[in-house]
Amino acid sequence: MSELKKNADKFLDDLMEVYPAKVMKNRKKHVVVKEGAGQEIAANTRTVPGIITNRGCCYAGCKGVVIGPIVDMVHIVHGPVGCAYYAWGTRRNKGKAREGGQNFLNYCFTTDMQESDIVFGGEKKLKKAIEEAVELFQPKAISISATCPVGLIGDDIDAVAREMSEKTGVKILSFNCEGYKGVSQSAGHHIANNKLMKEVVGTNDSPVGKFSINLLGEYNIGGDEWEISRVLSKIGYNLVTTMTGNSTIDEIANAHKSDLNVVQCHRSINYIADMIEEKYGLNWLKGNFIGVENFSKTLRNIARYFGDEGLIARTEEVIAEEVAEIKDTLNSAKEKLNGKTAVLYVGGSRADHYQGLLREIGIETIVAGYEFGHRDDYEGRDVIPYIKLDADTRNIEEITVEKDEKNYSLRIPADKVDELKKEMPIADYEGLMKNMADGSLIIDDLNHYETEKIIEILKPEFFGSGIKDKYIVHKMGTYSKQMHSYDYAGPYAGFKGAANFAKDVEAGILTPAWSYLTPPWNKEPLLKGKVEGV
Ligand code: CFM
Ligand code: HCA
Repeated sequence: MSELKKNADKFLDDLMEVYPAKVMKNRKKHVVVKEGAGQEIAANTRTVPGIITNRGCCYAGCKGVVIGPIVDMVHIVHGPVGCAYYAWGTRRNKGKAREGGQNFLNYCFTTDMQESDIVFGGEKKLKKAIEEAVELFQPKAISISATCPVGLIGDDIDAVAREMSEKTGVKILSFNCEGYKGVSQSAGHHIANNKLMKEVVGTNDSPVGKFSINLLGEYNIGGDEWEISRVLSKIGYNLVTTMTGNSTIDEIANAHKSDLNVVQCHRSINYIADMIEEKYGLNWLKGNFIGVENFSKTLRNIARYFGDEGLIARTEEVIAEEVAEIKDTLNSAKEKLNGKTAVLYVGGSRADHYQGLLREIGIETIVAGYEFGHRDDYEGRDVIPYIKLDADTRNIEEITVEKDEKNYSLRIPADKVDELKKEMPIADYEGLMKNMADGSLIIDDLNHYETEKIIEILKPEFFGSGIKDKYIVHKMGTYSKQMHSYDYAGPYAGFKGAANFAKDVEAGILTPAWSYLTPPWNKEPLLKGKVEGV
């Protein structure tokens, strides 16, 4: 780490030396060497054409991530079978049917668009697919997700959804999430959030129990949500819905009745968190379910939010009980892994979420970055608590309530915001940079060339990323773990998940397999050169 700190400028020069001037200028804005606070980074911009990025598309963010995990909907992909398979077969969002309910997660539904559909239009085929799905499965609801060609030929999936919904009586949600929209998966999250908010949340007014919460931005990859909800119900919470891991359409529809939203992945669900806050007055609290310290802190914050003495005491009991079970596993991993280093390059939240857990097993993250995080995911964001109009019971003075013709608005004096946050433990969203050590490197939209360079120069023992670079990294003799799918493992969230992660990473790093591999730069001279005139 200190080496990197001392030689940061040299390292960056080496990293970028092959780039033409224009590309270098662009990429430099996406790289920050951490130093103190208040640094800025360029993010959520278009990838330089020609560079091999790990990013996915709008459709992946909408269908693959946010909509796909809802268990009792038939998710029809209107497009080529490859797109359908990509956002299904590679996703490890697990789910179970509720009693008497359905679960379609094991099915991959698609219209399998062909050339003739592109030429003559695909709406008829889509209607037929919906008819078949209703006939065969009688689902509670159906989603239609558009892929690139649908937008290009102009199929009106909204009209098809309306028509077929009237005809079949089944709720049908259409998502215009053509892959090419925006610069990454991120646009797809937003499209999914808007529709869920407009058409689903608020449509089920079933009563919910005491201490009710929603988990937002948790997708039950490898069973994470099951481990988190196990602990939450042990403490005494009533989980109304998760968005959207292992969720049903009716549960999501009931979300507005909860007392609090706890947000795990801010990037993918902040829109719903904000919209529910505005529309229904539910505060949201940023949590982190990964790692013992982070998870414990999140549980304590939730209990403080409710302010119930019994809940606060029970939280401590459960934490003590759960930690006792796993601490030996973590300590033993730490003994063996202490001093090792990691590079984390994942989507829009996990590069932050996993740093605490890695530290708990002795591994320091020296480089981290997001594929498509926005600036707030790096730099943090002030979360101003929403104050219900009965806020006076919370001991805050000088809140002025103003009324124009139709609306009330609340003005909180700047110097009261901190006090307010203390009263209502609404954790600010701190972002990735804050918890990283000075001298560490933050890189946005890391590409394959930079990945190889980083491994060659910094030689980390752990590279946490995805399928697109995993095997390149392995061939370089470095352990790489897929932090999207967890390879074939998990859960990694919560207490038991932390122990699973510790065991897997210990085995992955310490396997003698790496010693049988010679990295390319030790084997053969690498061709080096500059591209002129670009
Ligand atoms: Fe949120 Fe996710 Fe992620 Fe994400 Fe993703 Fe994902 Fe990810 Mo892959 S919603 S930002 S768009 S935590 S699919 S479950 S693993 S890139 S870090
Ligand atoms: C996506 C989905 C993805 C891909 C993972 C990977 C996932 O956004 O396209 O590149 O390994 O988690 O499944 O992020």
